[in-house]
Amino acid sequence: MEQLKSIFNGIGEIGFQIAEKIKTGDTGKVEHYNQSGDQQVKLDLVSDQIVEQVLKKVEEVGEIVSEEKREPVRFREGGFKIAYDPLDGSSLIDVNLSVGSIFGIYKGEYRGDRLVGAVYIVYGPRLEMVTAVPGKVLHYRERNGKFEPVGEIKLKEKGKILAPGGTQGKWFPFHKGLIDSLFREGYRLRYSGGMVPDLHQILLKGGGLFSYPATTDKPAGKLRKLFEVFPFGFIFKEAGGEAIDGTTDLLELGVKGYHDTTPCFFGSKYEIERVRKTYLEQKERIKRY
Ligand code: AFP
Repeated sequence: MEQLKSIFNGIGEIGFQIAEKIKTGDTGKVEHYNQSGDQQVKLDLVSDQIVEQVLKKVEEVGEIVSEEKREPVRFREGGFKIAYDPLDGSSLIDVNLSVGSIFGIYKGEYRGDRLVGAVYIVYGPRLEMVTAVPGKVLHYRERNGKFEPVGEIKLKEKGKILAPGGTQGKWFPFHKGLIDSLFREGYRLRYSGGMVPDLHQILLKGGGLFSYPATTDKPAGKLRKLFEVFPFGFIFKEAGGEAIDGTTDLLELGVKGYHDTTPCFFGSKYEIERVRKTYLEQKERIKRY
């Protein structure tokens, strides 16, 4: 969509500025906690300011809402609404692991079925960006201060890697059974604790399964719908994969508050079908009690 071009360019500029801050900024924590209760690091706040300063200048953006802000910030009437996580995985900064920024571009309302585009940036050994519009997911890599196209991302029917999130001691037994059975089929463990690099790896390797399930201590999961889950759900579906909460398409989920969380599974079709089968069987079992 031509209209999104200026937003994608603005997000690219955000990527360059945040990458610079990660290299040179203070990785320390601050005595602040965001709406989800995560303790913030200085770079969370610096990154959030960079996003606001850049997007405020993009005519097509009417409003933004951030994982690091309590409420939306309105710039102008009309325009697209952007929900974003300015620095996801910030607890990995002090150990020099890859982190990322995630953006969902919504038309009208902050709902999964109102997404018209999504973007993420990976701050890793290389600076990379992935943009998604209906039917097209494109991968870019920074070279000489510009993002250059690498190619289109398409998922195969089935992959080889698993990124099983959440505290394993708090998994429901049926979830543990599913993960163990996939490992017995020969899947390889690939989990860094950073949602962006973990999902980027599955997308670039052509498939697999990322899971952050309901757990006994977090029955509504940990990852946030507007800022993290819906954008990646959009990206995986447009890349030929699927994204569910165990039984329902993530983009069909309702939203009660800006900082809602949900259990989430992203992957290629074979793995998501295995998740859906396990969770539907479980639902039947629970209904019978
Ligand atoms: P931080 O932003 O606090 O580092 O959390 C990262 C994250 O939101 C997401 O990027 C990871 O997939 C998930 O949390 C990891 O959570 P666990 O540490 O519970 O596995």
